[in-house]
Amino acid sequence: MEQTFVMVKPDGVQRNLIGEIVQRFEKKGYTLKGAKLMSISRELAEKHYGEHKEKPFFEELVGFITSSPVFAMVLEGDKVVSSARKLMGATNPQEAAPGTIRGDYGVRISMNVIHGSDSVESAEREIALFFDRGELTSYEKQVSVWV
Ligand code: 3AN
Repeated sequence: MEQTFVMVKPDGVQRNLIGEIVQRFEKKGYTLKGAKLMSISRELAEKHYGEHKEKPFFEELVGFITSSPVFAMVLEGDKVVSSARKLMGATNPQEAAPGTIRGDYGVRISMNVIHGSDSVESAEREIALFFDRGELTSYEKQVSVWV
């Protein structure tokens, strides 16, 4: 079963959107395997956003993600990586469709409420960066037939 890494960014946490966002993934049918409210160190932020190191917005990105706590999650389900990205909507909230998380709550591209892994490989890397094995649960939902 596929897993993905999803994180409510500092703007989402500060705007009290954690519950709303977790609920969207739960209602869709995905299984929450691990979750925590945490502060991100500069070192972790630079590793997480390593692929953007040369981008002009890198400092802004790292500065923002380390500015205040985030809510990190591991979700599991069939094709959850691409499906979670669809629920999140386009990177730029101004282009994200209404009904998506960024379309409904995001205002600016640099503060776009939520992060989600963009591939199965990224998901594995990001889950390992943010969670120790012992922090992830292993259980089966009785209704797993739905996802
Ligand atoms: P996504 O998060 O949708 O995978 P990426 O990987 O292209 O998008 O970008 C990572 C993060 O960098 C985005 N979530 C967004 O917050 C930020 N970002 C992307 N493009 C810009 C930009 N032009 N200006 C400021 N921040 C940006």
